[in-house]
Amino acid sequence: MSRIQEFADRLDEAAAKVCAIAQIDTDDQLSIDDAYAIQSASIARRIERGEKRVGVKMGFTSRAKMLQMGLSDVIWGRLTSRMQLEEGGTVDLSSFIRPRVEPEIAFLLKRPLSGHVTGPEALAAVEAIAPALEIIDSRYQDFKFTLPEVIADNASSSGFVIGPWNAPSTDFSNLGLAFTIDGRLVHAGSTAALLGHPLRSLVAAARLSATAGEPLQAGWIVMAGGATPAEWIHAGQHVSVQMQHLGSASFHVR
Ligand code: OOG
Ligand code: MG
Repeated sequence: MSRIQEFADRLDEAAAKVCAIAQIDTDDQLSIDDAYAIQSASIARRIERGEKRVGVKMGFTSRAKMLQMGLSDVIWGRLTSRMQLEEGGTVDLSSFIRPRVEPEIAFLLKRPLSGHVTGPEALAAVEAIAPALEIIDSRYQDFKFTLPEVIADNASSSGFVIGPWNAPSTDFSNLGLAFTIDGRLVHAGSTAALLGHPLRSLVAAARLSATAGEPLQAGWIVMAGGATPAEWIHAGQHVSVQMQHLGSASFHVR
């Protein structure tokens, strides 16, 4: 078995069994291309088990996230049907190793979007936008990883909750957002934190997905990346993001 497949299997099993593994690239051998090949092979195992591909998530698109994790390259991961959790529902901690949550904005596409596109071209492919929360969960012990390692681990994707879909006619370049836990404001932010305009994250998603031979599809969701630092979640909490003009997304933790 190739090293790529071996690491993919290890990461997939860690996610499926909810059991952290040691870092895989302690001798710094993995290239970025290797890392995406591992991600692709590990997601292929989920698809074989019946999960459906539903979109893309972007990572490290805000300074807040780059600083928090100490990495500064924009990365992406694959979203599957099993990761989408009910808005307003209850998230069970037993499905995660040690999860964190962060506020994001999500795009729903009405058309495929591929390769080098402009902001207006990307916007024209958007059916709707929504406030969202992403649950990230590293499969590595202590949430510690290098850039290739986090890419291999599907950019820590583990769950997402989407609030109400809104027409993209609202100017969403700089919408205020309040990230609250148990009604307490933990971070205030803005959608402008995402590369200066969240549409830039969608433009990057279109380019990176096409490069991987999996261009963005109509009906797919694109998560634009955390706009503030992420927070650990604990049983009993109520987590919410309220976004100016767009509404809110929330869940309870059990
Ligand atoms: C990596 C994933 C980054 C984001 O929104 O920036 C990410 C991580 O922080 O574990 O999801
Ligand atoms: Mg994220």
